[in-house]
Amino acid sequence: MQQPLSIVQAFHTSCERTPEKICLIFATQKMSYAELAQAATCWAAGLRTWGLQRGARVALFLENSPTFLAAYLGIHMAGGVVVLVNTQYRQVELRHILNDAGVCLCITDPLRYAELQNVAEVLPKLLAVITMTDWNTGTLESWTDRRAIPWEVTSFTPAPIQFPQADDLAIIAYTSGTTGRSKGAMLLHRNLAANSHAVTTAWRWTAADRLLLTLPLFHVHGLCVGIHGTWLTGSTVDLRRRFDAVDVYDTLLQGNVTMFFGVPTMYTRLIAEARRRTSADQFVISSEQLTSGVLYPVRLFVSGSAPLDIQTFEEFEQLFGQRILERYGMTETLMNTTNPYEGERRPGTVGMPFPGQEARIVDVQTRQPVADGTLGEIQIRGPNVCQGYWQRPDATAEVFSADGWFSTGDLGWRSADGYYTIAGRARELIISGGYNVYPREIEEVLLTHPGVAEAAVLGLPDPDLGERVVAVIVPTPTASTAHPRLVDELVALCRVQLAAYKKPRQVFLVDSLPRNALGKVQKHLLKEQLCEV
Ligand code: MCA
Ligand code: AMP
Repeated sequence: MQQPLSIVQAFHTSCERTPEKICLIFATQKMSYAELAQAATCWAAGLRTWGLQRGARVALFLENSPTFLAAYLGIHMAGGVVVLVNTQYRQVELRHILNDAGVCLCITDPLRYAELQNVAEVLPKLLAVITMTDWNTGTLESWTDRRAIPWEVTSFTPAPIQFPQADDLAIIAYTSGTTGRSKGAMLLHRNLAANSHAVTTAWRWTAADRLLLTLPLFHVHGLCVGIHGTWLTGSTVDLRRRFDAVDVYDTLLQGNVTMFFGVPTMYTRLIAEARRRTSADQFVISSEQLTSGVLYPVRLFVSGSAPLDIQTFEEFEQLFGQRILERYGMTETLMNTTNPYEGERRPGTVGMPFPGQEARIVDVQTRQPVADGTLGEIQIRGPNVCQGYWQRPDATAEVFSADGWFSTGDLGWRSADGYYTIAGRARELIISGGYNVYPREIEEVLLTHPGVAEAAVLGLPDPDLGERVVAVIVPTPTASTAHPRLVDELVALCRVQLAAYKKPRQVFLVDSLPRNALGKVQKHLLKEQLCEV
């Protein structure tokens, strides 16, 4: 298969080839390639009528749905740049991302519209909001004069297809920064196309595949791996609003899907579901189904976004008869390395670079490449790597070497036969259920509470989420009287200000935090102490 210039072009090529083929299944809704193309061209026409300029930023603040996908394509066909927004984001994240990216238009739903309203006063760059009530209809409200008009997608005459240029900015994907404020990774159309081409080639993805996708579309795992691959190959995606272990297990039993992509938490939950059914004597996947592939034609389970432990890999193989293919990616670089489709899928490793891409390990201090088997920082180079961070030349310069290597902040090594293993992180990052959480962002919110003198946030091992967020707090001297329910107040504060998955699952009150001679909190000591509790 030839590499397209953009995913939009890839989508339309697939559409021309098989217009009647089902592209998207969502609950009871089925859309052919031609139907999705029609909806997307209507979106493009509507956005141009509204006045969207080339290069203008449009936020998608929507749950998984056909609307998300039609609007996504339509924004690109109208020359706009998509800003992805996690649907759990609340005041702090929304204020920062929408202002930082200079978002002029936000497409959302009624639930999230209410959250936007909470920060309306501090979003001066946002000109209008489109609130969709079903996949086709909604309201366009001008936020400059608060006038609202109906927004009915099919009322627009489909715009002639315009393909974005390969070098145009396609997506700004925010990824948490060590300073507490997230940075927008700038992905060009050619980055998206090149990585999807590499992924679909490596995983032998063809038009015959049907992907069960329960990942959120606002992250590159769901969107740039799951959806782009579907469109590029002209295959079908069975999209769910969210992950539910019972629903996924039942779908696997029905035998209609050929691939499933998930984060490790999804696999541990599927294992638990299989065990629950076995003990409840319910219908489970039999060994005949596994070997015959008739009722159970899934050919590929992929895991990524967080480390998959070896026990999960082995238990899954026992219960589902398949060796999970683990791969490694990052918002800034899309997919980096993969275990082989054919050949040994080695548990605990993330395989080798995708075709046409490079990886290497460098010494953390000298930045020079190290020998196989030596621990260092993983660097990535290739057509998949983003152009840097939106309006942050300082942060961009920090992560790129002069010859184009991108420093991931992940620590690891390469075996003599080329497999990469991730051993840890040079950055202070918690990965909870596949979502990245930077402690600093939560500490900043906790420190705004009058009962908090000092705060340290860290991740502790968690059997479900991989890591869970916990906070260690030194209360102010008067906190016990002024805030007798301090812990509850702190969790509530985080819930209002931040996405719910960032809220501490445990809060420990202590007299002091361990610090080194320079005054830096020694989180590794705190972690050791808490693991013993
Ligand atoms: C939801 N909650 C969480 C998480 N998810 N808490 C901690 N960590 C989480 N990951 C909270 C909710 O805020 C809510 O809190 C409660 O748990 C239940 O919410 P629910 O929606 O029912 O959650 P869930 O369905 O159990 O979600 C778990 C999940 C989900 C399915 C594992 O987190 C998920 O889809 N994760 C995938 C994330 C992802 O796509 N990452 C890719 C990033 P409350 O009850 O208080 O309201 S891209 C990336 O990393 C790179 C590029 C790569 O390599 O892929
Ligand atoms: P994000 O910033 O959300 O794109 O998350 C990217 C980070 O997720 C990487 O830098 C890694 O730390 C982590 N990650 C992704 N895939 C894996 C994996 N298979 N194993 C371990 N960590 C992973």
